Amino acid sequence: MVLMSGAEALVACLKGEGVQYVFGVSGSSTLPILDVLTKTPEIKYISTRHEQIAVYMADGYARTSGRLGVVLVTRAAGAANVVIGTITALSSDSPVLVIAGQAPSQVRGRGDYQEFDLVSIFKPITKFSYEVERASKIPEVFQRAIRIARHAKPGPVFLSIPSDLLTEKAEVSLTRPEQYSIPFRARPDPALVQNVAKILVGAKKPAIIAGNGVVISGASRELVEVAEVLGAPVFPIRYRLDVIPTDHPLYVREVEPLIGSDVLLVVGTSPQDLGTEAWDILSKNARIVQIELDCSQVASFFPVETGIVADPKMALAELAAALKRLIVGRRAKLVKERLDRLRSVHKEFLAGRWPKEGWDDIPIRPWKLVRDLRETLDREAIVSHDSGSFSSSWIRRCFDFYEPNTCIQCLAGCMGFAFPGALGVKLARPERQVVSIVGDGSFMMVLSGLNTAAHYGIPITVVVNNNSSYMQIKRRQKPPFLGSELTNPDFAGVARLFGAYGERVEKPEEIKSALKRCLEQNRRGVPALIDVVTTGDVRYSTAETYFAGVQKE
Ligand SMILES: Cc1ncc(C[n+]2csc(CCOP(=O)(O)OP(=O)(O)O)c2C)c(N)n1
Ligand SMILES: [Mg+2]
Repeated sequence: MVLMSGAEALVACLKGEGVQYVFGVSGSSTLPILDVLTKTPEIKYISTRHEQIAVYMADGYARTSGRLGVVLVTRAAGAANVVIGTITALSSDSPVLVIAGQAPSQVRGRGDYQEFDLVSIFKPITKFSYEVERASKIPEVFQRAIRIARHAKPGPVFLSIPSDLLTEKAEVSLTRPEQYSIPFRARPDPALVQNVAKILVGAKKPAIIAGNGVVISGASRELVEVAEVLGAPVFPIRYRLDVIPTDHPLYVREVEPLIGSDVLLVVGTSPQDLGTEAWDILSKNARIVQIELDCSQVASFFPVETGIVADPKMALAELAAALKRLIVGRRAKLVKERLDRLRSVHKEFLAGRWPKEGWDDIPIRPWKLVRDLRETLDREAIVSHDSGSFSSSWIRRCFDFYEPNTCIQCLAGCMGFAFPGALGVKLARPERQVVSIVGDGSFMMVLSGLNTAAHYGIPITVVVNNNSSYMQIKRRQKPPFLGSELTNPDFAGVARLFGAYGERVEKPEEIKSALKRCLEQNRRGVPALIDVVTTGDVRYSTAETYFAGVQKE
């Protein structure tokens, strides 16, 4: 037992956990924590200009570092500003700890100034939401929160700490992480693996739907193996585009090739992420087998033939071995036929992937921007992208991700994640190129992140796809597109005012050279931005709309 203040105990816990960064906005209710952090050189405090940016940074950092993302905000106002980011972390299975101040315990429950029931606000959007009652309990509650945040399926947790507990002295006992937080990989039941293998082997047209859990458990290679052994296409759910390399011939970007599948293997996800419309098309006559770490997600949306609650990496490795044993003779011939068919579907996709025209047009077409970005960036560059039509359509169709965890996306569909998320990613992976591709609408929501990037010298490049529109919404509207046509400032000029490097690009031939100059600035430690002026014409809003228009002509 050691005698220390609540704030000292909390920071000792963070230090013990190996926390490198705390992201936040200060407030009087958390000041004692900041005082202790001042004397703790192992932990760097990153002061952001909005709590939303802090939580998005912590999330991006957590997703790519394998460590805990930590957010520190003040009571009520500060805590309320992290709600959207906490929802994002929950949807992305990201281990983020949000610590918020609270009214002093003596007045709790009386409706004090800025006294709200934060635990209730955060309960439905975290895995654990708790208010500490005594300073001496801080380590115990912290440890419980960490266990829940990091293990089984990771996710955000929330702690509220009444301000008086931070200065109160108490006898606390501190333990090492390996004593309270035990990493594990849940092995699959061999009999269930055998069952799933038999069902898959009996399928005429099997297909795989894969999600976030695959990337989290590092199971991309095993997934490729299962797909190849089985001769099945892999469809990434929603925004987890990097479940396997996108140039793999079994990777499919649309649900159409999956229609008519008689067995669906759903892995590392739950099909509700697919959206009901797509799911209705697929599941009508299909038998479903599912591999998921979180038992509450298995069969949560539909009845399954067999469900395996296990780590996807282990389960897929064992499944591949079981399939290899079963697929021989006539079955192997069927698999080969399926593989040949899928390879020709892939070739067909590649042949029609890109528009045939518009490459030199002004305003710049979205596909020109996507292609020039891919051709200029390193293969292993980490790219974050946002909500919006550019992301959900042109990037999904035309951008290639060659390695798992190089595609960073807000899996909850919240605008504004990509830029701050990328700042957090860069702190976790300083050796990588980190680029954030954002819509003008999404970027404007978190513009003050430029200050954080410049102040701390976090050298990422932001590419603004500036179509002066909320295109994702505008494309569903009729003129005059109420609320969806935007007037923007000169984003490059704004970046320069904040102390970053900025360029505006209006001509298609300037994209690559501008991006190279930005990346050069990044190498010198300077964050950079290119404002790419692209078309706001709804005919080019999505690949689907564009190609449907071309067919009509
Ligand atoms: C926080 C938030 N508010 C509103 C929406 C609804 N919404 C989805 S996409 C979108 C427009 C995005 O505009 P932009 O970032 O410029 O991308 P674009 O569609 O133009 O490519 C809106 C308003 C959302 N997803 N998140
Ligand atoms: Mg836009």
